[in-house]
Amino acid sequence: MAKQEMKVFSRLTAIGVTAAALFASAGAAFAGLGQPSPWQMGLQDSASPVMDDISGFNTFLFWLTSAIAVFVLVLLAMVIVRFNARANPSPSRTTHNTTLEVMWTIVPVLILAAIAVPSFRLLYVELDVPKPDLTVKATGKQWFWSYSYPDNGNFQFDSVMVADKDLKPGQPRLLSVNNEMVVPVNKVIHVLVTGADVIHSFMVPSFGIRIDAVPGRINDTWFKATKEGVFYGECSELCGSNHSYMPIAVHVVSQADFDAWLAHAKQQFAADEPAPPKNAVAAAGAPAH
Ligand SMILES: [Cu+2]
Repeated sequence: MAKQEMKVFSRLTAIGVTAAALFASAGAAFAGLGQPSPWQMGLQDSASPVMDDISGFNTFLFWLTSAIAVFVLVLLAMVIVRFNARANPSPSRTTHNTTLEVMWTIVPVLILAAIAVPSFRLLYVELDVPKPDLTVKATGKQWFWSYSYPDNGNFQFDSVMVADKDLKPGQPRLLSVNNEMVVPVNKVIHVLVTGADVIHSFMVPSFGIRIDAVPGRINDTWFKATKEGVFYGECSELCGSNHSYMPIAVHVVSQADFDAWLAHAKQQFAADEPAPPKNAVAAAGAPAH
């Protein structure tokens, strides 16, 4: 390599290493807990054992695919530099190489097996609901969510997005709701999910859950929130014109706070018939149709 080329090459390497380091740290720095954040690079921070596993699997796949991409890039560079017509005027006529062919068959199989094993394990963890401490039923409607606590009395409440003009300081836009789903921390929450009109989807990224809300059918998922706070999600199945205005907000509190909330909620929402909300669309501040 000429001196000039060498200089450019080392500078490019330096830029690449810096960029990679920035990316690696940015993923952690910019990820939000319970909600997305500006310039977020990776997944939202985890607040459940399932999401810990998903994040770990994601990181594993990221480095595995990066290594494969770098390996292919190096091979391509070798072909370009060492085997071009000028550098290698009389090419080899080799057509078969048993060792090489066995290798390029077996190595990809091993790589796929290394991906499949943790992948299936993760699927099992997500789908196998442990013995629940609390069951919450979430019903997707055009365009808000209703929650009930089937084992804790006969009450139900609607969770409608807060309009921009009504946002209080600290409430994220398009994610905040009037009535949050409240659950205790460090407890297994069994979530029953259904739809009242069309198909919606219940998703909370920090818990690593996402399940379709299908009319006439109960789907279920589970999470164990390991941190207190408010965790946001959104409907994740295109369900109509105000699909983007039916966020999910889960408030994770201590068991004592949950008991207090439950006692209060039973009274507050007892009288509420699960009637269609008065003007849910207008209340949500979404464009009317
Ligand atoms: Cu939707």
